[in-house]
Amino acid sequence: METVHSVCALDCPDCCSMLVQVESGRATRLRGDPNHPVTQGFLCGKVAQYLEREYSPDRLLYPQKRVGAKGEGRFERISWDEALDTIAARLGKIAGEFGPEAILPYSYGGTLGMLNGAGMDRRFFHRLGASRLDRTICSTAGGAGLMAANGFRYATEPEQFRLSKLIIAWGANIHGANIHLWPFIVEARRNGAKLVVIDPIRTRTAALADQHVAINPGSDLALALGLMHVIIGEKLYDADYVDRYTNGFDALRDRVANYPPDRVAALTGLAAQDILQLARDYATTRPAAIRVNYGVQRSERGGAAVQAIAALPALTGAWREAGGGLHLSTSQAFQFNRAGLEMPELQNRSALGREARIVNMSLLGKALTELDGPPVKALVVYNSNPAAIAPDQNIVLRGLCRDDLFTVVLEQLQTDTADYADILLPATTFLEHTDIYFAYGHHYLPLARPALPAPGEARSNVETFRALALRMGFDDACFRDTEDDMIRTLLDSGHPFLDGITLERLDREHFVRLNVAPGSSSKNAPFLPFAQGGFGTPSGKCEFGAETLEYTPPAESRLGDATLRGKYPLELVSSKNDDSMNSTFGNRTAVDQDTSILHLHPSDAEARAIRTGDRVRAFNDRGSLLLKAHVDGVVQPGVVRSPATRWLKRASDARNANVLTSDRLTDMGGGPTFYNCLVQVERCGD
Ligand SMILES: Nc1nc2c(c(=O)[nH]1)N[C@H]1C(S)=C(S)[C@@H](COP(=O)(O)OP(=O)(O)OC[C@H]3O[C@@H](n4cnc5c(=O)[nH]c(N)nc54)[C@H](O)[C@@H]3O)O[C@H]1N2
Ligand SMILES: Nc1nc2c(c(=O)[nH]1)N[C@H]1C(S)=C(S)[C@@H](COP(=O)(O)OP(=O)(O)OC[C@H]3O[C@@H](n4cnc5c(=O)[nH]c(N)nc54)[C@H](O)[C@@H]3O)O[C@H]1N2
Ligand code: SF4
Ligand SMILES: [Mo]
Repeated sequence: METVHSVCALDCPDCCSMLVQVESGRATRLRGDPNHPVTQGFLCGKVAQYLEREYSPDRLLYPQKRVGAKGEGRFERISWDEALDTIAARLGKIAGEFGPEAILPYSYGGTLGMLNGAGMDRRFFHRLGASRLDRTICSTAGGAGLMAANGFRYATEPEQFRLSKLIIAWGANIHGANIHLWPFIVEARRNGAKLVVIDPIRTRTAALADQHVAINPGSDLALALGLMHVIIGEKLYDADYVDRYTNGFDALRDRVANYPPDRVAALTGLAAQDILQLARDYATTRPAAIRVNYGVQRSERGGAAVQAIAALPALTGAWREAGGGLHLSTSQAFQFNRAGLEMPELQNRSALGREARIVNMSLLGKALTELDGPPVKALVVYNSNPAAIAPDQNIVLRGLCRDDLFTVVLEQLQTDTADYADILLPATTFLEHTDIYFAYGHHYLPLARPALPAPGEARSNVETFRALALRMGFDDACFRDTEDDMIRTLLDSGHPFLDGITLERLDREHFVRLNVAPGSSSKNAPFLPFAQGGFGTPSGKCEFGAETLEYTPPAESRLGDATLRGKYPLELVSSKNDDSMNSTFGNRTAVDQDTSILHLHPSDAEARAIRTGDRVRAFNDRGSLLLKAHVDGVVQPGVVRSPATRWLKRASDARNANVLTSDRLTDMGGGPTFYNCLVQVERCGD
């Protein structure tokens, strides 16, 4: 028996280090690394069962070609040679006929590995001259809001939350989606801290909090402005911090003057007194930390909401102390040499000879059905399951059905998207390949070597794109780079946060803390990114940016477009399922049961004669979806919730919540507005 170090590659802020127990070449147990300061020896429930997936009889083991109709899912085994020849020939032909921009890569968060997520694949598509994908599906609205305010996507460390006295989980389902922050919150609460959750849904996190603020979906910008109205009006702000390290205070004061608690109460569905109290608590409790997560920014004013929330710790000076500040993402602290890994300059050597156009992944349906100059003629999908996770699903599926679209899918299991492939290639899991990872919820940089052999003929994305490049005759030396070459390149950025972090050291230590507190005497000194200003904006100050912070309710909300809300009076929030990871565990029956439910408030259920267990239909102009009703206290009147995202092929109507969501984009960053979605619900006949 041996124990091998590995890293959970799933799209989760916690980026856990894990220990794999291997007996005679077979893994028998996974557990969290007890030496990792954030993993702390435990894995979440979903990944604790990952070996079921690893050894699933449904793993894809060989290259296959489609023999049935698109979407039907009938395939026949072929050799790797035939698969690579077919792909190379088809891509070459399409590039010749329509130009290489007719080829679209589509990938997202299947793995957070840098090599398998943004390595050889990017080099391949750049050399080809393919369209570039704008990877907006998750975080770009909030990212843009945060960058506008702070100029860096830096964050309060999770370990410092133990020192906080007030923690606000703002659109953050910590217990479900970021469980390794929870022990620090437990510790803080043991020392008297209060936990406030701002979320339209009574999540597991909200149920465990001291206070649940059940806000109207998409109205967080109004709440942030209302809090600032009180904080500025009652002179509870840190005038010294504001004076030294921020820009635009006068304009902010004028802006928030229009957001008194009464008005904000009407916009957010909260009580004016609660808004007043929250503002006072936040401004007068120290240290105070905000854990804002991506739930806030999947709405029409999501970018501005994050920008306004990011202004709060600058206004109160909460950045000054360990245990204060704000945490959205730590991702930018991983100051890699991404350009060296991705090699965008290869575009100049492509048949296109210039930078290729950019296609927004949140508009996949339109890209496949409307885009011209050139149209998308080939789609190469890896690390993603767009048939299930992209908005406005009916249009996406119509696009995937096109007979003239050549689709290649690299997958571990036969997902809904895989069913539309012309060529389906078997992919390794994170237990089977080498990669280096970034975390978006802490500052430890990990490396993982294969713990297990790849089953059948499965290959890592790195190997597949390397082989494809060679098959297409790309003779650039970079396509012969080994995984280790690529890691060395990535670490070679010259940024002080990566000082002294080498491949050899990572091989020895498995994970290394970034040098986020350079110059400090202790290697565990807290990272206080903005204690003394140092914002990454051009001015070096936190930018309040009041000019962009005017609030209007989302068009798809009960206070929005009158025609829409007349027909579709309920706001659907299809946020994450606690016990799965987007569609990744959608093959499991237990997950299927969670993701096929619609939570309704008793008053909305009664008005429609709906009881728990009834089959219901949720619908709007975009589509219709069958679900099972759950009448409970999870939502407020006017809001319904269905945990995302189930596998389409496991539903009787072959659809999931994304058949209802729109492809309307956020105010900043071109992100999707999954959580602003008006629907009507009716009881189905038995
Ligand atoms: N268990 C589990 N963990 C996951 C994932 C998963 O699918 N399942 N997915 C991973 C991924 S890809 C990501 S991006 C992260 C996301 O992590 P989170 O951002 O924490 O997850 P979400 O469920 O998108 O949103 C968080 C909360 O925001 C709430 N919310 C929705 N609309 C609004 C709003 O308008 N205002 C406010 N204040 N709250 C709102 C939702 O009800 C939800 O409880 O989690 C990762 N971890
Ligand atoms: N309604 C609604 N829709 C949503 C969301 C929501 O909250 N509500 N959340 C959105 C968000 S935040 C996100 S991030 C997206 C997530 O969307 P995706 O990034 O598409 O995530 P998954 O659905 O988990 O699909 C990832 C796929 O990658 C595969 N995979 C894993 N590792 C590898 C690998 O090494 N190689 C290859 N080739 N494949 C691999 C897995 O088998 C899995 O099928 O969904 C978005 N869609
Ligand atoms: S999904 Fe998140 S919490 Fe679960 S093991 Fe992976 S990194 Fe850790
Ligand atoms: Mo995400």
